[in-house]
Amino acid sequence: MERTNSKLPGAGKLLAMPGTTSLLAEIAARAAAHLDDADEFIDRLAGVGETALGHLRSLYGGRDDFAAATVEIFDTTIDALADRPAHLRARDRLRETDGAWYQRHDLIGAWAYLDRFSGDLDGLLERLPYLQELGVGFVHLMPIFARPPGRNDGGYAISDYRRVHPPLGSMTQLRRVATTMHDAGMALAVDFVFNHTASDHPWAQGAKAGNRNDLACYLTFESKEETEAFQPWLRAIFPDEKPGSFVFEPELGRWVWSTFHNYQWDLDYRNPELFRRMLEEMLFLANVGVDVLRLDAVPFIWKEPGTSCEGLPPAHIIIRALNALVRLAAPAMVFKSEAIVHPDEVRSYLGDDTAAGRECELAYNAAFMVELWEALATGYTHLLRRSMGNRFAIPHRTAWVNYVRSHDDIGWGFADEDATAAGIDPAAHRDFLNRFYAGTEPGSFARGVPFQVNPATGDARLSGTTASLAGLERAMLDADPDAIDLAVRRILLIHGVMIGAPGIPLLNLGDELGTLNDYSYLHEPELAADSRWIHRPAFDWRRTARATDPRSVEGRIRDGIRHFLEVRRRLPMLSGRSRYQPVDAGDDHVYAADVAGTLLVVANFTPQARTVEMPGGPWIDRLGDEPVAGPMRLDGYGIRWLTPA
Ligand code: OTU
Repeated sequence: MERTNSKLPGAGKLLAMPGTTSLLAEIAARAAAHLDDADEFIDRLAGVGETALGHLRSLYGGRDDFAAATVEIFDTTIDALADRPAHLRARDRLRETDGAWYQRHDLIGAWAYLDRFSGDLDGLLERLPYLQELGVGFVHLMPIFARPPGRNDGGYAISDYRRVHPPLGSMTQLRRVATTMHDAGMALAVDFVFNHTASDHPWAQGAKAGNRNDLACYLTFESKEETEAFQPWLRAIFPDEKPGSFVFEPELGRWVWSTFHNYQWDLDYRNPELFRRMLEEMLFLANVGVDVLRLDAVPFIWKEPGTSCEGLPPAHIIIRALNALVRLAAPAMVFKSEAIVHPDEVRSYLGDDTAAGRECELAYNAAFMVELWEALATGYTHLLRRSMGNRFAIPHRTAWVNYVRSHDDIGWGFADEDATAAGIDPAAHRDFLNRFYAGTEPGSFARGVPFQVNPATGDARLSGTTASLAGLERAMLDADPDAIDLAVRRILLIHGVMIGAPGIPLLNLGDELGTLNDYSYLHEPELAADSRWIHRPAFDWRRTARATDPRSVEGRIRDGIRHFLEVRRRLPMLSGRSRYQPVDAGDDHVYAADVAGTLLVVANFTPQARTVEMPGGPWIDRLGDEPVAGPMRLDGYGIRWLTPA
């Protein structure tokens, strides 16, 4: 639509505000000219306009074209709001008054690869009852968008953000899925891979065809020498594939920054037009009905010579700017950050409590996950206790996403300083954990496989399903009923501690049935080099039938996890807002944590029964539904959730 700069009546409110910059006044006028009912936009602009503008100024303020670029960025939000369906605008209004919906204690999440869980989007609709029966109200679909044929990192190389990968369905079906889920009281999360696109995305194709605007979307270099200003400081993410972070593209005749795989080209956010284009894709997905965008690989989106190019201040400002702009056009949508880095860095993507500090509302609690596995391997809880004591607290409007297993490898991302303070040598301990979970350490119960072993740095990570890492696979191979029992208890223990913590518990669908490693990826040429496929098996629906027998392995695990979830729904202190503080159980094999002063989680990380005496009481154990006072017994790998009697 033609835009005017005329100052129309609808913009009066903003224009009348003292201190309103002329840029914001112009944006308000443009909204008034373009939107049938601009009041809502202008109200929101009065709230977050300055914030968004401030962030954009700090990113792009030095440019001659700053004002024009900014107006175009805000125009993108106006256009998106004009396109936003009425039912989603209603959802916006609801969530503007109930801002903390994602902090609700009874919100339970789950994730799956659609093809492997339900075949496609229509299949997902058929499986919704299964999710509802588990109590799941938040579903994260792993990448579902168009991707290149052949190798595509499980869809983390996106060819088109506006097209669903055809075997999975269509955008029309995705809209229907979103609406059906909303009607059922559920929220939909999808991945937003925004550090890179696939090398066959239309912008990449445009760049190859000589389009300068498209080329300017990517970080490319004329010569290898230019890349040397960066290369020595960079971490190799997938060292199995290539030594550095750059790839020569004959079709461009240039070096392209590719942090991950060669076919994933890093985007250049120094270019405000690229920022605008990505905002447009983001708002397109918001208008499909997406509630949560998982921002993939957030640390990497801004690069500076001579730095690690991870977690630089402008990366945070980009996310803050995007968040403020989403508040204008689609405030029902929030961000979930995916950063698998030092725990303090992980937390930094949750921003702070100031108006300008709103960044991601949700973040994966990677240290919690890693330390649960660490405690299972060692039988000691001091690292978990110290780390959660130091690092669980987050800004008020945010929440952790807690989990025991993601679709990625496990990198042993505890803080070195926590380990050292706990008397642990961090590097040696990571080696130990890799050996332990690869099953090569004497006494190990696990069957995992190494991922991206880097002989140059000694770094290594690990793949495997929850059940195989917790000992179920080995125990079944040995046909050892006692070992099977212990493995089931381990699986339940880490779920019990995870579900008993503030934030959204995120289940890996299949874990509730004790799904084992799947070695078939080794026979698929496109997957064989990436051991993460071992823990992304097809969901085995036959196991759900076996789970109806409460004595079966599947039944024990599923009933146990379901029990944690059911009890959790009666415990409002597990809201994402709550304070979480580990407490000393007087026994280093036992982990205890206080939730908001009203719930005490006590968990035994050894196979032997233990007795501890916790200060306070008497209590009711909400899991066993029994009174507890004085010295309390914990079975091997036993867990209690205690509330005051
Ligand atoms: C993410 O993971 C995804 O979760 C992976 O599945 C993708 O392959 C990758 O991005 C590329 O899109 O290194 O080993 O700190 O650690 O983004 C997994 C962030 C990864 C990175 C993380 C990355």
